[in-house]
Amino acid sequence: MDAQWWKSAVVYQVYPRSFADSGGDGIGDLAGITSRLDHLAALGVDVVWLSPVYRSPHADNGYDISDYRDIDPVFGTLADFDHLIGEVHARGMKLVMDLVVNHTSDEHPWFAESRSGKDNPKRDWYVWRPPRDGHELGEPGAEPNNWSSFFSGPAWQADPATGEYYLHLFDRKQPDLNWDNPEVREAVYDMMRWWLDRGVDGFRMDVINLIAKHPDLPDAPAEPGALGDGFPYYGTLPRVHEHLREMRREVFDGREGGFLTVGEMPGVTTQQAREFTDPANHEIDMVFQFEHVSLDHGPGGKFDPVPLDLRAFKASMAAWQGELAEVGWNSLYLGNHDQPRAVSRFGDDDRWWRESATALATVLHLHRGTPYVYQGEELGMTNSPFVDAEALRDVESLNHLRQALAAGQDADAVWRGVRAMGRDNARTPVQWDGGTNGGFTTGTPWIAVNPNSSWLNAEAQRADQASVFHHYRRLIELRHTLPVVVEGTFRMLLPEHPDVYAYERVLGEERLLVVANLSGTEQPVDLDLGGEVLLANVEPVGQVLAPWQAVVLRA
Ligand code: ISL
Repeated sequence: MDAQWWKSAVVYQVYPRSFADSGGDGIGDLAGITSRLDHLAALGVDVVWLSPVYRSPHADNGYDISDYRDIDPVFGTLADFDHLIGEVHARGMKLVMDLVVNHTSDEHPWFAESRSGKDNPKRDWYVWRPPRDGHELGEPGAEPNNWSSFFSGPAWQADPATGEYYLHLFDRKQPDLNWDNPEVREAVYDMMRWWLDRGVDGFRMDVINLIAKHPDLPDAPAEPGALGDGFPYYGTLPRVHEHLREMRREVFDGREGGFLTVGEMPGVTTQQAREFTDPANHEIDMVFQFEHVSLDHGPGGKFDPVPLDLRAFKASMAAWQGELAEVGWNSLYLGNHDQPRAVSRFGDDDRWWRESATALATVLHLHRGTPYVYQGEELGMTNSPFVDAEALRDVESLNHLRQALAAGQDADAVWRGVRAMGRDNARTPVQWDGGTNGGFTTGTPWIAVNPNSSWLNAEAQRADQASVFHHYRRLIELRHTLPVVVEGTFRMLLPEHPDVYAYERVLGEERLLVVANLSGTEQPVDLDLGGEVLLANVEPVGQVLAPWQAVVLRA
């Protein structure tokens, strides 16, 4: 198999909890996924990426793992997993697992041992530090440094049993592993080999650029008594490259088969991404970067959204296309289980719902890189009309609500931020049909199904050639059939246009032109749109683009 087979592949992300429930307990499961594989085959995707299905107390929906070598009972059994992987392979697709090894659950036996005593052999598997000099454990400000956690509050948890703190960049139920310890690394590699032996085809590596920490764990710049952003001391330190090279050697070298490795890397720069994905460096195939999904974050962060400036978005995308053109490879995404729904965030999920969902997809998919489709995105699923905090489930949103309100922030503004940006928007169940609970479960869903499932669902769209689903199917087909989509050069056109997204792809004699109006008003364009139309979400194609019209031309 071509070592870089993933260049022409499209990946589909499954968030198992919300995909399909076979058992009636209201939570999606492996048998549910297996029962819906024909939907993915019809879409034409090449790879299924499964968000975590390992044993977990589910403080962060499975991103807190208590046993890396078992399936959580809410999702099924190892036998169900083996059956799923067989069915995926039988349809010519591959299966990639989520690898969450920056941290474990605090209920993992490794952590139970580590916290049991300072002399325990696994003490050093995690990051333990005494209270700050002159402070008592648990006192305000006694944390070993001032880093904030991604999920609000300090990144340290006091543990009275041994009188020390442990580091948790995410929730306190997600203690960080100590990657300086070679035993930790070997335990991770051994576990990865175990899954590859079971037939999995690669890994999506959760926050993998955060695994190396500065040995001194210094305070971040901040006002006295305030929390600071420790990112400079744990984000993309040089040792991450060493660890990834070692992992590649220990886990993948000498193995037969075509694998995919993608590193999720908050805060990564174009130059760093190029180094991680340069095949000569033997690290990983591609990274998930965050620049383009951070441009609508306001001064208060992700829960303080501001309108997106399309020019800035295009400049960011063009920079990534340019920097990873000769060396390295991009992954392409607009949504995942941590982001609001793309059509609600970047499109118009009301008047121009179908047009904007398909326009955004067209723009994204025909860049150079490997596109990722997040479950339900191929149906144009929208943000959910949550009415209050009772309707939410996500630890990040709930922690933020609690802390922001305790800090005296305006309650309406805080709620608006969570409504628009909260991760639960992407986690409502997949809408399979117009029946009860959108066909997701016969029981009570763990989070409410979006009421628009009555008309927005897979069954309706499979029967409608003009649907969002069929548009995604055609985009995927274009990638599979036109080498210019995979290998062609990229050039952004009209970079200063505030509403139109246009670019060309060239390979030899073949030239593709992709032009989309990302606004609700007609737009005349100063480009020749006279070529052969390969795909359009709105007909007819003329020199004036209709609202949210997107066209792909052979020029
Ligand atoms: O969504 C975020 C919070 O604003 C991101 O910072 C997110 O936490 C970050 O992208 C890391 O995400 C990954 O690791 C987390 C997990 O909660 C996310 O679901 C996962 O994708 C911790 O394992």
